[in-house]
Amino acid sequence: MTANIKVQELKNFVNGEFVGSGRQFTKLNPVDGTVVAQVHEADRATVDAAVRAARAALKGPWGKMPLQARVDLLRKVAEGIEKRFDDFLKAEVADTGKPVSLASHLDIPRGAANFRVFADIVRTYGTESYFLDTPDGKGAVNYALRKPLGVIGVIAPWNLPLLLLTWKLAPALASGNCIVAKPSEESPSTATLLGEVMRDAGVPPGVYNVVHGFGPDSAGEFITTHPDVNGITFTGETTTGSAIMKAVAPTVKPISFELGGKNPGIVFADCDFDAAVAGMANAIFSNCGQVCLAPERVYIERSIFERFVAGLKAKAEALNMAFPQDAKCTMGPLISKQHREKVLSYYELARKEGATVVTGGGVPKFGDARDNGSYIQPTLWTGLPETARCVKEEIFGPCAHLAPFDTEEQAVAMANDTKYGLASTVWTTNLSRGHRVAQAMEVGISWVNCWFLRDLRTPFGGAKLSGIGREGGLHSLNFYSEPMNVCVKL
Ligand code: NAD
Ligand code: 6OD
Repeated sequence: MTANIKVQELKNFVNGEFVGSGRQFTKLNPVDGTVVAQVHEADRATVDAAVRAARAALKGPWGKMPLQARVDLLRKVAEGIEKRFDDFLKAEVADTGKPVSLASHLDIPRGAANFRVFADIVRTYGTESYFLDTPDGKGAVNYALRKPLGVIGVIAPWNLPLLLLTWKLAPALASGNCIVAKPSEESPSTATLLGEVMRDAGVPPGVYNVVHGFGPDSAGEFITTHPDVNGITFTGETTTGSAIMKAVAPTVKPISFELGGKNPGIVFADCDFDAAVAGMANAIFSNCGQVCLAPERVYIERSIFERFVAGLKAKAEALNMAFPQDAKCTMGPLISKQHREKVLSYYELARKEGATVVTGGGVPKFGDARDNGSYIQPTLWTGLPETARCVKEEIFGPCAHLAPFDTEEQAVAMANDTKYGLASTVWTTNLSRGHRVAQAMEVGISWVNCWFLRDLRTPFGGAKLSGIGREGGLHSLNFYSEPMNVCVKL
Protein backbone atom coordinates (compact mmCIF):
# COMPACT_ATOMS: atom_id res chain seq x y z
CA MET A 1 0.00 0.00 0.00
CA THR A 2 1.40 3.42 -0.84
CA ALA A 3 0.16 6.55 0.81
CA ASN A 4 0.98 8.98 -1.93
CA ILE A 5 -0.91 10.63 -4.77
CA LYS A 6 0.76 11.93 -7.94
CA VAL A 7 3.35 14.68 -7.45
CA GLN A 8 1.67 18.07 -7.63
CA GLU A 9 3.12 21.32 -8.89
CA LEU A 10 1.86 23.98 -6.51
CA LYS A 11 1.99 27.59 -7.67
CA ASN A 12 1.23 30.85 -5.96
CA PHE A 13 -2.30 32.19 -6.47
CA VAL A 14 -2.15 35.88 -7.26
CA ASN A 15 -4.93 38.04 -8.65
CA GLY A 16 -6.98 34.99 -9.57
CA GLU A 17 -4.15 33.28 -11.51
CA PHE A 18 -1.70 30.54 -10.62
CA VAL A 19 1.82 31.92 -11.05
CA GLY A 20 5.15 30.16 -10.88
CA SER A 21 8.46 31.42 -9.58
CA GLY A 22 12.15 30.80 -10.23
CA ARG A 23 12.63 28.85 -7.03
CA GLN A 24 10.91 25.70 -5.83
CA PHE A 25 10.98 23.55 -2.73
CA THR A 26 9.92 19.97 -2.22
CA LYS A 27 7.13 18.88 0.09
CA LEU A 28 7.53 15.31 1.39
CA ASN A 29 4.85 12.93 2.58
CA PRO A 30 5.49 12.16 6.26
CA VAL A 31 3.98 8.68 5.82
CA ASP A 32 6.69 7.33 3.55
CA GLY A 33 9.03 10.17 2.59
CA THR A 34 7.81 10.30 -1.03
CA VAL A 35 7.42 13.63 -2.84
CA VAL A 36 3.96 15.18 -2.53
CA ALA A 37 4.62 18.41 -4.37
CA GLN A 38 7.09 20.79 -5.94
CA VAL A 39 6.12 24.14 -4.53
CA HIS A 40 6.88 27.52 -6.13
CA GLU A 41 8.38 29.77 -3.47
CA ALA A 42 7.14 33.35 -3.71
CA ASP A 43 9.86 35.97 -3.96
CA ARG A 44 9.40 39.56 -2.81
CA ALA A 45 8.05 40.63 -6.21
CA THR A 46 5.34 37.93 -6.05
CA VAL A 47 4.31 39.03 -2.57
CA ASP A 48 4.24 42.65 -3.78
CA ALA A 49 2.01 41.62 -6.68
CA ALA A 50 -0.31 39.77 -4.28
CA VAL A 51 -0.58 42.81 -2.02
CA ARG A 52 -1.25 45.10 -5.01
CA ALA A 53 -3.95 42.72 -6.28
CA ALA A 54 -5.54 42.63 -2.84
CA ARG A 55 -5.53 46.44 -2.61
CA ALA A 56 -7.05 46.77 -6.08
CA ALA A 57 -9.82 44.29 -5.21
CA LEU A 58 -10.57 46.28 -2.06
CA LYS A 59 -10.97 49.44 -4.12
CA GLY A 60 -12.84 47.53 -6.83
CA PRO A 61 -15.57 44.91 -6.93
CA TRP A 62 -15.00 43.40 -3.48
CA GLY A 63 -14.96 46.72 -1.65
CA LYS A 64 -18.14 47.80 -3.45
CA MET A 65 -19.98 44.50 -3.01
CA PRO A 66 -23.12 44.68 -0.83
CA LEU A 67 -22.94 42.61 2.34
CA GLN A 68 -25.56 40.09 1.20
CA ALA A 69 -23.64 39.36 -2.01
CA ARG A 70 -20.45 38.85 0.00
CA VAL A 71 -22.25 36.52 2.36
CA ASP A 72 -23.67 34.55 -0.59
CA LEU A 73 -20.17 34.14 -2.01
CA LEU A 74 -18.82 32.85 1.32
CA ARG A 75 -21.59 30.27 1.35
CA LYS A 76 -20.64 29.26 -2.20
CA VAL A 77 -17.05 28.80 -1.04
CA ALA A 78 -18.29 26.48 1.74
CA GLU A 79 -20.28 24.52 -0.86
CA GLY A 80 -17.23 24.47 -3.14
CA ILE A 81 -15.14 22.84 -0.39
CA GLU A 82 -17.85 20.25 0.14
CA LYS A 83 -18.17 19.55 -3.60
CA ARG A 84 -14.43 18.89 -3.75
CA PHE A 85 -14.33 17.13 -0.40
CA ASP A 86 -12.31 14.19 -1.73
CA ASP A 87 -9.70 16.46 -3.34
CA PHE A 88 -9.27 18.37 -0.09
CA LEU A 89 -9.12 15.15 1.89
CA LYS A 90 -6.43 13.63 -0.34
CA ALA A 91 -4.40 16.84 -0.31
CA GLU A 92 -4.57 17.27 3.48
CA VAL A 93 -3.72 13.63 4.13
CA ALA A 94 -0.81 13.71 1.65
CA ASP A 95 0.66 16.80 3.32
CA THR A 96 0.22 15.71 6.94
CA GLY A 97 -0.16 11.92 6.98
CA LYS A 98 -3.09 12.26 9.36
CA PRO A 99 -5.72 9.50 9.32
CA VAL A 100 -8.37 9.93 6.63
CA SER A 101 -10.94 9.30 9.36
CA LEU A 102 -9.68 12.34 11.30
CA ALA A 103 -9.36 14.70 8.32
CA SER A 104 -12.79 13.70 7.02
CA HIS A 105 -14.45 14.35 10.39
CA LEU A 106 -12.48 17.38 11.54
CA ASP A 107 -10.26 19.25 9.09
CA ILE A 108 -12.30 19.36 5.90
CA PRO A 109 -15.79 19.83 7.41
CA ARG A 110 -14.43 22.64 9.62
CA GLY A 111 -12.95 24.26 6.50
CA ALA A 112 -16.47 24.56 5.10
CA ALA A 113 -18.09 25.33 8.47
CA ASN A 114 -15.77 28.29 9.10
CA PHE A 115 -17.11 30.03 5.98
CA ARG A 116 -20.74 29.23 6.76
CA VAL A 117 -20.56 30.29 10.40
CA PHE A 118 -18.88 33.62 9.71
CA ALA A 119 -21.28 34.29 6.82
CA ASP A 120 -24.09 33.92 9.39
CA ILE A 121 -22.29 35.93 12.05
CA VAL A 122 -21.53 38.92 9.86
CA ARG A 123 -25.20 38.98 8.81
CA THR A 124 -26.37 38.83 12.41
CA TYR A 125 -24.21 41.02 14.62
CA GLY A 126 -24.94 44.72 14.80
CA THR A 127 -22.81 47.50 16.22
CA GLU A 128 -23.13 49.86 19.19
CA SER A 129 -25.24 52.98 19.23
CA TYR A 130 -25.73 55.56 21.99
CA PHE A 131 -28.02 58.51 22.48
CA LEU A 132 -26.16 61.47 24.00
CA ASP A 133 -27.91 64.27 25.92
CA THR A 134 -26.71 67.71 24.82
CA PRO A 135 -27.10 71.15 26.53
CA ASP A 136 -29.64 72.32 23.92
CA GLY A 137 -31.86 69.37 24.83
CA LYS A 138 -31.90 68.04 21.26
CA GLY A 139 -29.25 65.38 21.78
CA ALA A 140 -27.01 63.47 19.43
CA VAL A 141 -26.87 59.94 18.13
CA ASN A 142 -23.63 57.97 18.01
CA TYR A 143 -23.36 54.83 15.98
CA ALA A 144 -20.38 52.64 15.19
CA LEU A 145 -19.46 51.15 11.84
CA ARG A 146 -17.14 48.24 11.23
CA LYS A 147 -15.02 48.93 8.19
CA PRO A 148 -12.59 46.37 6.79
CA LEU A 149 -9.02 46.69 8.07
CA GLY A 150 -7.76 46.37 4.49
CA VAL A 151 -5.20 43.83 3.30
CA ILE A 152 -4.71 41.06 5.86
CA GLY A 153 -1.66 38.81 6.01
CA VAL A 154 -2.73 35.33 7.18
CA ILE A 155 0.16 33.11 8.30
CA ALA A 156 -0.82 29.55 9.16
CA PRO A 157 0.81 26.44 10.65
CA TRP A 158 0.84 22.84 9.43
CA ASN A 159 -0.98 20.89 12.11
CA LEU A 160 -4.59 21.56 11.04
CA PRO A 161 -3.83 23.32 7.76
CA LEU A 162 -7.25 23.96 6.19
CA LEU A 163 -9.04 24.34 9.51
CA LEU A 164 -6.65 26.96 10.87
CA LEU A 165 -6.26 28.87 7.60
CA THR A 166 -10.02 29.18 7.06
CA TRP A 167 -10.60 29.96 10.75
CA LYS A 168 -8.88 33.27 9.97
CA LEU A 169 -9.76 33.67 6.31
CA ALA A 170 -13.51 33.33 6.75
CA PRO A 171 -14.03 36.14 9.28
CA ALA A 172 -11.48 38.32 7.50
CA LEU A 173 -13.35 37.96 4.20
CA ALA A 174 -16.74 38.22 5.91
CA SER A 175 -15.57 41.57 7.30
CA GLY A 176 -14.75 42.76 3.77
CA ASN A 177 -10.96 42.44 3.77
CA CYS A 178 -8.69 41.02 1.10
CA ILE A 179 -6.11 38.38 1.90
CA VAL A 180 -2.51 37.46 1.28
CA ALA A 181 -2.22 34.01 2.87
CA LYS A 182 0.89 31.98 3.53
CA PRO A 183 0.30 28.36 4.43
CA SER A 184 3.09 26.49 6.17
CA GLU A 185 5.83 25.17 3.91
CA GLU A 186 4.87 21.77 5.38
CA SER A 187 1.23 21.96 4.28
CA PRO A 188 0.92 23.95 1.04
CA SER A 189 -1.73 21.87 -0.74
CA THR A 190 -5.18 22.74 0.61
CA ALA A 191 -4.55 26.52 0.62
CA THR A 192 -3.70 26.21 -3.08
CA LEU A 193 -6.78 24.12 -3.82
CA LEU A 194 -8.85 26.76 -2.06
CA GLY A 195 -7.70 29.22 -4.77
CA GLU A 196 -9.53 27.08 -7.35
CA VAL A 197 -12.63 26.95 -5.15
CA MET A 198 -12.61 30.74 -4.67
CA ARG A 199 -12.24 31.30 -8.41
CA ASP A 200 -15.00 28.81 -9.26
CA ALA A 201 -17.30 30.38 -6.65
CA GLY A 202 -16.88 33.77 -8.35
CA VAL A 203 -14.80 35.48 -5.67
CA PRO A 204 -13.21 38.40 -7.55
CA PRO A 205 -9.50 38.17 -8.44
CA GLY A 206 -7.21 39.61 -5.77
CA VAL A 207 -9.52 38.93 -2.84
CA TYR A 208 -7.73 35.69 -1.88
CA ASN A 209 -4.05 35.38 -2.72
CA VAL A 210 -1.74 32.55 -1.69
CA VAL A 211 2.03 32.89 -1.50
CA HIS A 212 4.20 29.91 -0.67
CA GLY A 213 7.41 29.86 1.28
CA PHE A 214 9.11 30.01 4.62
CA GLY A 215 9.49 32.62 7.36
CA PRO A 216 12.72 34.66 7.50
CA ASP A 217 13.91 36.08 4.18
CA SER A 218 10.96 34.44 2.44
CA ALA A 219 7.21 34.93 1.96
CA GLY A 220 6.49 35.15 5.71
CA GLU A 221 8.86 38.04 6.26
CA PHE A 222 7.83 39.74 2.98
CA ILE A 223 4.23 39.81 4.22
CA THR A 224 4.89 40.93 7.80
CA THR A 225 7.20 43.77 6.76
CA HIS A 226 5.08 44.93 3.83
CA PRO A 227 4.05 48.57 4.28
CA ASP A 228 0.73 48.04 2.50
CA VAL A 229 -0.43 45.08 4.61
CA ASN A 230 -2.81 46.41 7.26
CA GLY A 231 -2.96 43.56 9.76
CA ILE A 232 -1.37 40.22 10.54
CA THR A 233 -3.14 37.19 11.89
CA PHE A 234 -0.81 34.37 12.83
CA THR A 235 -0.99 30.90 14.33
CA GLY A 236 2.21 29.15 15.25
CA GLU A 237 5.01 28.94 17.75
CA THR A 238 5.46 31.56 20.44
CA THR A 239 9.04 32.26 19.30
CA THR A 240 7.78 32.91 15.75
CA GLY A 241 5.11 35.23 17.16
CA SER A 242 7.82 37.14 18.93
CA ALA A 243 9.84 37.49 15.69
CA ILE A 244 6.72 38.68 13.85
CA MET A 245 6.02 41.29 16.55
CA LYS A 246 9.45 42.75 15.89
CA ALA A 247 8.94 42.60 12.13
CA VAL A 248 5.60 44.46 12.22
CA ALA A 249 6.74 47.13 14.67
CA PRO A 250 8.07 49.63 12.09
CA THR A 251 4.77 49.57 10.19
CA VAL A 252 2.62 49.38 13.37
CA LYS A 253 0.21 46.67 12.22
CA PRO A 254 -2.50 45.19 14.43
CA ILE A 255 -1.75 41.55 15.22
CA SER A 256 -3.79 38.59 16.34
CA PHE A 257 -1.66 35.72 17.63
CA GLU A 258 -2.63 32.13 18.46
CA LEU A 259 0.57 30.63 19.85
CA GLY A 260 1.97 27.62 21.67
CA GLY A 261 0.84 25.91 24.84
CA LYS A 262 1.80 23.48 27.58
CA ASN A 263 -1.72 22.60 28.50
CA PRO A 264 -2.77 20.92 31.73
CA GLY A 265 -5.38 18.23 32.20
CA ILE A 266 -6.82 17.62 35.68
CA VAL A 267 -8.61 14.39 36.59
CA PHE A 268 -10.47 14.11 39.89
CA ALA A 269 -11.25 10.80 41.55
CA ASP A 270 -14.96 11.53 41.18
CA CYS A 271 -14.73 11.61 37.36
CA ASP A 272 -16.62 9.21 35.11
CA PHE A 273 -13.52 7.01 34.92
CA ASP A 274 -13.96 5.41 31.50
CA ALA A 275 -15.06 8.65 29.87
CA ALA A 276 -12.10 10.47 31.42
CA VAL A 277 -9.56 7.88 30.27
CA ALA A 278 -11.00 7.91 26.74
CA GLY A 279 -11.28 11.70 26.66
CA MET A 280 -7.80 12.30 27.97
CA ALA A 281 -6.24 9.72 25.63
CA ASN A 282 -7.97 11.39 22.69
CA ALA A 283 -6.75 14.80 23.84
CA ILE A 284 -3.13 13.65 24.24
CA PHE A 285 -2.78 11.56 21.08
CA SER A 286 -5.19 13.03 18.53
CA ASN A 287 -3.40 14.25 15.36
CA CYS A 288 -0.25 12.56 16.77
CA GLY A 289 -0.27 15.10 19.61
CA GLN A 290 0.13 17.97 17.17
CA VAL A 291 -2.76 20.04 18.45
CA CYS A 292 -1.96 23.27 20.24
CA LEU A 293 -4.74 22.48 22.74
CA ALA A 294 -3.44 19.01 23.64
CA PRO A 295 -2.59 18.36 27.31
CA GLU A 296 1.08 17.46 27.75
CA ARG A 297 0.75 17.55 31.58
CA VAL A 298 -1.95 15.51 33.28
CA TYR A 299 -2.60 15.81 37.02
CA ILE A 300 -4.53 12.87 38.47
CA GLU A 301 -5.97 12.59 41.97
CA ARG A 302 -3.76 10.17 43.91
CA SER A 303 -6.47 7.65 44.84
CA ILE A 304 -7.04 6.78 41.14
CA PHE A 305 -3.52 7.56 39.87
CA GLU A 306 -2.24 4.02 39.26
CA ARG A 307 -5.50 2.84 37.69
CA PHE A 308 -5.75 5.94 35.48
CA VAL A 309 -2.13 5.61 34.30
CA ALA A 310 -2.83 1.97 33.42
CA GLY A 311 -5.96 3.04 31.51
CA LEU A 312 -4.04 5.64 29.49
CA LYS A 313 -1.22 3.16 28.83
CA ALA A 314 -3.73 0.69 27.40
CA LYS A 315 -5.21 3.40 25.16
CA ALA A 316 -1.75 4.45 23.94
CA GLU A 317 -0.78 0.89 23.14
CA ALA A 318 -4.05 0.32 21.28
CA LEU A 319 -3.39 3.17 18.85
CA ASN A 320 -3.09 1.87 15.32
CA MET A 321 -0.47 3.44 13.04
CA ALA A 322 -1.85 1.84 9.88
CA PHE A 323 -1.57 3.76 6.60
CA PRO A 324 -3.84 6.83 6.84
CA GLN A 325 -6.28 5.50 4.22
CA ASP A 326 -6.96 2.40 6.33
CA ALA A 327 -10.19 2.83 8.30
CA LYS A 328 -8.47 1.25 11.31
CA CYS A 329 -5.74 3.92 11.42
CA THR A 330 -5.99 6.02 14.59
CA MET A 331 -2.60 7.74 14.58
CA GLY A 332 -0.43 9.11 11.79
CA PRO A 333 3.18 10.25 11.74
CA LEU A 334 4.63 13.54 12.92
CA ILE A 335 4.73 16.19 10.20
CA SER A 336 8.41 15.69 9.25
CA LYS A 337 11.64 13.97 10.18
CA GLN A 338 12.92 17.31 11.42
CA HIS A 339 9.99 17.59 13.84
CA ARG A 340 10.52 13.97 14.87
CA GLU A 341 14.13 14.82 15.77
CA LYS A 342 12.82 17.56 18.04
CA VAL A 343 10.25 15.31 19.73
CA LEU A 344 12.77 12.47 20.09
CA SER A 345 15.18 14.88 21.75
CA TYR A 346 12.50 15.38 24.44
CA TYR A 347 11.99 11.61 24.71
CA GLU A 348 15.74 11.39 25.42
CA LEU A 349 15.65 14.38 27.75
CA ALA A 350 12.78 12.87 29.76
CA ARG A 351 14.96 9.85 30.56
CA LYS A 352 17.85 12.12 31.56
CA GLU A 353 15.51 14.16 33.75
CA GLY A 354 14.53 10.98 35.61
CA ALA A 355 11.22 9.98 34.02
CA THR A 356 9.75 6.52 34.28
CA VAL A 357 8.66 5.61 30.75
CA VAL A 358 5.18 4.11 31.12
CA THR A 359 4.97 3.32 27.42
CA GLY A 360 6.63 4.29 24.14
CA GLY A 361 9.73 6.43 24.01
CA GLY A 362 11.01 5.52 20.56
CA VAL A 363 10.34 4.97 16.88
CA PRO A 364 8.12 2.10 15.67
CA LYS A 365 9.35 -0.41 13.08
CA PHE A 366 6.94 -1.49 10.36
CA GLY A 367 9.01 -3.36 7.77
CA ASP A 368 7.40 -1.37 4.95
CA ALA A 369 7.35 2.13 3.39
CA ARG A 370 6.32 3.71 6.70
CA ASP A 371 9.88 3.16 7.93
CA ASN A 372 10.80 6.05 5.57
CA GLY A 373 8.21 8.27 7.23
CA SER A 374 8.30 10.18 10.49
CA TYR A 375 6.31 7.94 12.83
CA ILE A 376 6.96 7.98 16.55
CA GLN A 377 5.61 5.97 19.47
CA PRO A 378 2.92 7.49 21.67
CA THR A 379 4.65 8.05 24.99
CA LEU A 380 3.68 8.56 28.63
CA TRP A 381 5.95 9.41 31.52
CA THR A 382 5.62 9.58 35.28
CA GLY A 383 8.04 10.63 37.99
CA LEU A 384 9.37 13.93 36.64
CA PRO A 385 9.76 16.92 38.95
CA GLU A 386 7.46 19.82 38.06
CA THR A 387 10.59 21.85 37.21
CA ALA A 388 11.71 19.40 34.47
CA ARG A 389 12.01 20.87 30.99
CA CYS A 390 9.71 18.11 29.70
CA VAL A 391 7.03 19.44 32.06
CA LYS A 392 7.67 23.08 31.21
CA GLU A 393 8.34 23.22 27.44
CA GLU A 394 5.95 22.59 24.56
CA ILE A 395 6.94 19.37 22.77
CA PHE A 396 4.07 19.10 20.23
CA GLY A 397 4.14 15.33 19.98
CA PRO A 398 2.04 12.34 21.17
CA CYS A 399 3.30 12.44 24.73
CA ALA A 400 2.39 13.57 28.23
CA HIS A 401 3.71 13.54 31.78
CA LEU A 402 1.31 12.14 34.37
CA ALA A 403 1.58 13.32 37.98
CA PRO A 404 -0.50 12.64 41.09
CA PHE A 405 -2.08 15.33 43.28
CA ASP A 406 -3.70 15.29 46.72
CA THR A 407 -5.83 18.43 46.89
CA GLU A 408 -7.76 20.62 44.48
CA GLU A 409 -5.59 23.62 45.46
CA GLN A 410 -2.44 21.69 44.66
CA ALA A 411 -3.80 20.59 41.26
CA VAL A 412 -4.78 24.16 40.36
CA ALA A 413 -1.39 25.51 41.45
CA MET A 414 0.54 22.93 39.42
CA ALA A 415 -1.68 23.44 36.37
CA ASN A 416 -1.13 27.21 36.45
CA ASP A 417 2.62 27.02 37.07
CA THR A 418 3.56 27.67 33.44
CA LYS A 419 4.43 30.56 31.20
CA TYR A 420 1.79 29.39 28.72
CA GLY A 421 -1.99 29.84 29.02
CA LEU A 422 -3.83 28.32 26.10
CA ALA A 423 -6.23 25.56 27.19
CA SER A 424 -7.10 23.15 29.99
CA THR A 425 -9.36 20.15 30.44
CA VAL A 426 -10.85 19.16 33.80
CA TRP A 427 -12.65 15.88 34.50
CA THR A 428 -15.06 15.60 37.46
CA THR A 429 -18.71 14.76 38.10
CA ASN A 430 -18.88 17.38 40.87
CA LEU A 431 -20.63 20.27 39.14
CA SER A 432 -19.44 22.98 41.54
CA ARG A 433 -15.87 21.77 41.41
CA GLY A 434 -16.00 21.60 37.61
CA HIS A 435 -16.98 25.28 37.37
CA ARG A 436 -14.62 26.34 40.16
CA VAL A 437 -11.52 24.63 38.78
CA ALA A 438 -12.29 25.54 35.16
CA GLN A 439 -12.57 29.20 36.17
CA ALA A 440 -9.34 29.06 38.20
CA MET A 441 -7.31 28.01 35.15
CA GLU A 442 -5.08 30.77 33.77
CA VAL A 443 -5.97 29.96 30.17
CA GLY A 444 -8.06 31.27 27.29
CA ILE A 445 -10.09 28.07 26.84
CA SER A 446 -11.16 25.88 29.76
CA TRP A 447 -13.02 22.61 29.10
CA VAL A 448 -14.90 20.46 31.64
CA ASN A 449 -15.55 16.78 30.83
CA CYS A 450 -14.64 17.41 27.21
CA TRP A 451 -11.81 18.68 25.02
CA PHE A 452 -11.70 20.57 21.70
CA LEU A 453 -15.49 20.87 21.71
CA ARG A 454 -15.95 24.00 19.64
CA ASP A 455 -18.67 26.60 19.31
CA LEU A 456 -17.25 29.06 16.79
CA ARG A 457 -19.08 32.01 18.38
CA THR A 458 -17.01 31.77 21.57
CA PRO A 459 -13.76 33.64 22.32
CA PHE A 460 -10.73 31.56 21.31
CA GLY A 461 -7.13 32.39 22.13
CA GLY A 462 -4.43 32.21 24.73
CA ALA A 463 -3.34 33.96 27.92
CA LYS A 464 0.31 34.58 28.90
CA LEU A 465 2.73 33.41 26.15
CA SER A 466 -0.05 31.57 24.31
CA GLY A 467 -1.32 34.49 22.34
CA ILE A 468 -2.50 38.02 21.88
CA GLY A 469 -6.17 38.77 21.36
CA ARG A 470 -9.14 36.52 20.81
CA GLU A 471 -10.84 35.26 17.67
CA GLY A 472 -14.23 33.60 17.32
CA GLY A 473 -17.65 35.17 16.73
CA LEU A 474 -17.73 38.87 17.45
CA HIS A 475 -14.07 38.80 18.56
CA SER A 476 -13.03 37.88 15.03
CA LEU A 477 -15.20 40.61 13.51
CA ASN A 478 -13.65 43.13 15.89
CA PHE A 479 -10.09 42.17 14.98
CA TYR A 480 -10.71 42.14 11.23
CA SER A 481 -12.47 45.52 11.28
CA GLU A 482 -11.59 49.13 11.84
CA PRO A 483 -14.32 50.47 14.13
CA MET A 484 -15.48 53.97 13.31
CA ASN A 485 -17.86 56.14 15.30
CA VAL A 486 -20.28 58.52 13.61
CA CYS A 487 -21.78 61.22 15.82
CA VAL A 488 -24.88 63.03 14.48
CA LYS A 489 -26.13 66.13 16.27
CA LEU A 490 -29.91 66.24 16.20
P1 NAD B 1 5.75 27.97 13.19
O1 NAD B 1 5.71 29.14 14.10
O2 NAD B 1 7.06 27.30 12.96
O3 NAD B 1 5.21 28.35 11.75
C1 NAD B 1 3.93 28.88 11.55
C2 NAD B 1 3.92 29.69 10.27
O4 NAD B 1 4.76 30.83 10.43
C3 NAD B 1 4.44 28.94 9.05
O5 NAD B 1 3.67 29.31 7.93
C4 NAD B 1 5.86 29.47 8.92
O6 NAD B 1 6.39 29.41 7.62
C5 NAD B 1 5.67 30.92 9.34
N1 NAD B 1 6.87 31.60 9.82
C6 NAD B 1 7.91 31.06 10.48
N2 NAD B 1 8.81 32.05 10.80
C7 NAD B 1 8.28 33.21 10.36
C8 NAD B 1 8.72 34.57 10.36
N3 NAD B 1 9.87 34.92 10.94
N4 NAD B 1 7.94 35.52 9.79
C9 NAD B 1 6.75 35.18 9.23
N5 NAD B 1 6.29 33.90 9.17
C10 NAD B 1 7.04 32.93 9.73
O7 NAD B 1 4.68 26.94 13.77
P2 NAD B 1 4.36 25.48 13.25
O8 NAD B 1 5.54 24.61 13.56
O9 NAD B 1 3.87 25.58 11.85
O10 NAD B 1 3.11 25.08 14.17
C11 NAD B 1 3.24 24.51 15.44
C12 NAD B 1 3.12 25.58 16.50
O11 NAD B 1 1.91 26.28 16.32
C13 NAD B 1 3.05 25.02 17.91
O12 NAD B 1 3.79 25.85 18.77
C14 NAD B 1 1.57 25.11 18.25
O13 NAD B 1 1.27 25.17 19.63
C15 NAD B 1 1.20 26.37 17.55
N6 NAD B 1 -0.24 26.40 17.28
C16 NAD B 1 -1.03 27.23 18.03
C17 NAD B 1 -2.41 27.26 17.81
C18 NAD B 1 -3.33 28.14 18.63
O14 NAD B 1 -4.51 28.23 18.27
N7 NAD B 1 -2.87 28.77 19.68
C19 NAD B 1 -2.96 26.45 16.82
C20 NAD B 1 -2.12 25.61 16.09
C21 NAD B 1 -0.75 25.60 16.32
O1 6OD C 1 -10.92 25.19 16.57
C1 6OD C 1 -10.33 26.25 16.32
O2 6OD C 1 -10.93 27.26 15.90
C2 6OD C 1 -8.88 26.34 16.50
N1 6OD C 1 -8.33 27.55 16.26
C3 6OD C 1 -8.17 25.26 16.90
C4 6OD C 1 -6.78 25.25 17.13
C5 6OD C 1 -6.14 24.08 17.29
C6 6OD C 1 -4.73 24.03 17.48
O3 6OD C 1 -3.99 23.17 17.06
